[in-house]
Amino acid sequence: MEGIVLSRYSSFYYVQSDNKIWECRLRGKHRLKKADVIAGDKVEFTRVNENQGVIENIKPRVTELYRPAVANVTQLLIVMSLKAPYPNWTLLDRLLVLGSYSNLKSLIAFNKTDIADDNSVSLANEYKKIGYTIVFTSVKEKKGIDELQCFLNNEITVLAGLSGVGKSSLINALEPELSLKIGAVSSKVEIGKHTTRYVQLLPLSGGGLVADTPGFSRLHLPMELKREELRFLFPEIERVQQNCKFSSCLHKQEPGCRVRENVESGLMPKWRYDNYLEFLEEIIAQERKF
Ligand SMILES: Nc1nc2c(ncn2[C@@H]2O[C@H](COP(=O)(O)OP(=O)(O)OP(=O)(O)O)[C@@H](O)[C@H]2O)c(=O)[nH]1
Ligand SMILES: [Mg+2]
Ligand SMILES: [Zn+2]
Repeated sequence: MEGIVLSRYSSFYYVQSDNKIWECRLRGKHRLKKADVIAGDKVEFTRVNENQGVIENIKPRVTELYRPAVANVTQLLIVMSLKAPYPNWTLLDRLLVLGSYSNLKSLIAFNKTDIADDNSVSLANEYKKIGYTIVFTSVKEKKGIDELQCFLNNEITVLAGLSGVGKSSLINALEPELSLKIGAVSSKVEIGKHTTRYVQLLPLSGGGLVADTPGFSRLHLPMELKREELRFLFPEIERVQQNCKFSSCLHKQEPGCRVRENVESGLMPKWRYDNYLEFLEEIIAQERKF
């Protein structure tokens, strides 16, 4: 039989097949290791009884993310809260680079509009101008939830973002029967409490699956990403760079650089450019290690 791994608990894997969830173990001690199977994997299994089975094989992955670790997703939903905690723009840009590098559609939900200040909203809107799909949501005021729902139908979507931004809350708003655990945000430092502990794929009643994941604040760029590839992963750079004097322009200090001109004239947000430079230096430092 064939199915998709929704989650793992200890040495049990919960595999969905024919609208039923099977509790499976891995075949043999040596053929498959625990770490070989992650949420989202499509597997072949043999049934042992009405509810249990043994995983025999993993099918090749179409997409694979290392953080959050999940296979075969079609879409990345980045969740940032506009306040408590404030958006981490560098993490957002890292996730957008990762999504685009992994050939995933990316979608940004800016949550907690009920407590947002105008400045964060206007920064968030810059991402729309760049060309990203953004949705403003408030779980508290039930705003933007239907709009978000439309993007999730028939997709396999993974959520990513800081702890406490409201990832589990958004999934609960979409599918109230799931009743995922929600954590408070510590009021002094506005840091989430890492309520969600593992990656879990959840079936949506409108079709499709959504992966709730633990929050994180650090993300390294893909190891294989080369310095000359990064500029294609920033849409507002990619669109204009054919106007740079040199086709090899990395948009650092080269003369006749259209990208730098756009930053100076305010056409490209300064923080996006700063993040581009930061990522570029990181990649160059990484390349030197090999
Ligand atoms: N004001 C406001 N609070 C919200 C909103 N959405 C979620 N929260 C609150 O934010 C806190 C964190 O929510 P969670 O859903 O646990 O956040 P999470 O992203 O799943 O966090 P981790 O599982 O730790 O990664 C909870 O206290 C929620 O009630 C919102 O739209 N507005
Ligand atoms: Mg959570
Ligand atoms: Zn340039």
